[in-house]
Amino acid sequence: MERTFLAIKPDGVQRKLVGEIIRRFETKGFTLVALKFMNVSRELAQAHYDVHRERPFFASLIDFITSGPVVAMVWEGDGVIASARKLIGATNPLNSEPGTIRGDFGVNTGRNIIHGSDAPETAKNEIALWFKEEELVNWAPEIKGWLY
Ligand code: RTP
Ligand code: MG
Repeated sequence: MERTFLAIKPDGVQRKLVGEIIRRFETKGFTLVALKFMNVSRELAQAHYDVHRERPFFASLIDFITSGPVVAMVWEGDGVIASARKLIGATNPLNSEPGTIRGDFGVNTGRNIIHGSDAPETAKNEIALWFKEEELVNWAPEIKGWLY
């Protein structure tokens, strides 16, 4: 079953959007595999956003993501990587559709509430970066077939 890594960024936590965001993935039908509330070290932040290391916004991105606690999660389900990106919405909240998390709650690219892995390879790498194998909980909801 496909898995993705999601993180509610410091702005999402400060704005008390944790419950609202988790509810959206639960009611969509995805299954929670791992969750932790944590401060992010600069080392972890830099590894996570390594692909953006040469970009002009890299330093402010690292400052922001380490500025307060985040909710790190792994979610599972058919097509969860692309579907989560759809539920999250476009990077710049001014371009994200109403109904998406960023479209409903954000106005600023640098404060866009939540991260979601963008492809199978990055999902695999990000899950391994943020979680130990034993922190991933293997379970299945009782009702199968129409909910994951
Ligand atoms: P994320 O990785 O955080 O889920 O966001 P994303 O895939 O939608 O966007 P990405 O291109 O990976 O960018 C990572 C984060 O860097 C900040 N950013 N600032 N032009 C800018 O000022 C700019 N572009 C990107 C955003 O906070 C974005 O979420
Ligand atoms: Mg990204």
